[in-house]
Order: sequence, then C-alpha cells, then structure tokens
Amino acid sequence: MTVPPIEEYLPRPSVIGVVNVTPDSFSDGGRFLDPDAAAARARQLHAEGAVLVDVGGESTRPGSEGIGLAEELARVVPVLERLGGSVPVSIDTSKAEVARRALELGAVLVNDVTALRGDPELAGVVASGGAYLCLMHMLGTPRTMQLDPRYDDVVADVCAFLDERLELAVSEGVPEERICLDPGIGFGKTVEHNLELLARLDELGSLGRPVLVGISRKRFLARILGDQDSPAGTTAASVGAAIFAYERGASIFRVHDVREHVEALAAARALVGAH
Ligand code: HH2
Repeated sequence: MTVPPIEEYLPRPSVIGVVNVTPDSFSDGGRFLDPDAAAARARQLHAEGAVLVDVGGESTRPGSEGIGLAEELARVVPVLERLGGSVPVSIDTSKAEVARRALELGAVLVNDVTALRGDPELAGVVASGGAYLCLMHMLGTPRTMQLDPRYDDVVADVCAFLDERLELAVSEGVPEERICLDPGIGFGKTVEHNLELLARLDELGSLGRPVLVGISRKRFLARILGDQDSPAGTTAASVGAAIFAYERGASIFRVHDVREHVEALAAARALVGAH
C-alpha cells in the first residue's frame, strides 16, 4: 500500500471536522453519543468539505479524568462501523487498542493529544497500520493542565517538545512524511500563551512538518470577547483566528463548524494567491 505524504493527502488549507462521541466535551458534549447521530454528523461534515472527520470517545476538556479502554471502544467502534469507510476518518485517541480497531475499520490518521506519551504501543500501531499521525503538545494532563501553566518561552518550549516527539515517532517506524504537528491550543496554556503561539506559528513551521491547529470554539476565544465564564468560544471568533493562523502558515484546521471554515479558508487562499 502506498501512502502519499500528508501534505498531499491534506493539502494546505485542509479542514478536519470534529465529532465527539462523549457526554462531556466542552463544545458538543452529549449531542453525538448516539452512534447513529454521530455517524450522521460525520457524513454531514464530510459533505460540507471536511477532508477527514476526527472521531473521539474521550473528552480532553480541562479537568476531565479520562475513561477506560472498554468505554472508549464502546463509544467509537459503533460509529466507525456505521460509517463503513464511506467517510474518511481520523481517530482522536491516545490508546493503541482504540487506534488499532479504528485503523481496521478504515481510519487513516491517528490524532494523539499526548504525542505518544500515553501508550507505548501506539507508535507501532500507527507504523504497521500505514496511518498518518498528529503529534500535539500538552503541558501536564487534562486534569491538571490549566491549573497554573508556565513556560520559559512558550513557543520555544512547544517547538522543542514537538521536535523531540517527531524524532521519537520516526525512530519507532512512523515515516516523517506521514506526520503533522500541533501546538495544542488550550492544552496547558493561558490566553496569552495561546495568542503568542498563534502569532509565532511560523516558528513551528520551521520544524519542516505541516502544522495542524485546533482553535475551534476554544474558551480563550470567549475570554478575548470579554466573556469570562463561557466554556466555549463563538464560531465567528474561531473562523477569524483560523484565517490568521492560515496566514501564519497553518495547514490543517480541526474544526466543529466545517462549512464556515471551508468557505473562509477558500477566500483567504484565493487572496493569498492573488498578489
Ligand atoms: N483539541 C481538542 C481535542 N483534540 N486534537 C488536536 N490535534 N488538536 C486540538 O487542538 C484538539 C484535539 C479539544 O476539543 P474538543 O474535541 O472539541 O473537546 P473535548 O476534548 O472536550 O472533547
């Protein structure tokens, strides 16, 4: 099986739609717990222009505890079975066994928010399955990450971490051309950390791999608008920040509101190409 480089499969800009099969995700928790509803949502997001749909069974919202293997499998496997390969899927998991089942059921990308720190078997599953891999930066764990995040220089620290995880993934047999990197917006970061990472996103691009960003509906967007309490940002703020990230070099956008991002990125792409 020949797998094209990730830059070819997900050319810049590409949109990945989010379907959380969870009761507690900050953005869409509880809406797609029913496998039929989740599969219908995945089909809708694909039809709206998502190249891939990222299916996740475990919420990583701040404070969450994580769930066991059986529970995670019970959430995501019925959704992938219903899709039956009709929609290209990315699996949002840090568990090797969940990734293995998802790849068997046709998933093409493993999105690991722990960047291979959660399960020592995961790299091998990705390598032998011929899958793409997203490595994301997170400070601490979802339970603790927002308590008091500190960095010497957030951009330098995130770049050094991702560079080290990239090297590890390659040493475990995942070809570099199948890997993308993600600064992990909101994962152990203050509002200022998130803004600085996005403003200096080009530095992350200098690691030589496509950059994926998950900005969509994150709570720092609500804080920017002066809303101190909302757990989720608005669609308009998400799109605005995505366009800025695109201008700074981001390639892949993990979003909940697919149509809005696809249209806005198409306009931005045309404008960038026009001068
Ligand atoms: N953000 C979330 C989950 N997975 N994966 C990557 N690569 N990058 C991200 O920024 C990212 C991610 C959190 O968002 P969401 O899935 O909407 O919420 P929850 O974790 O509560 O399910």
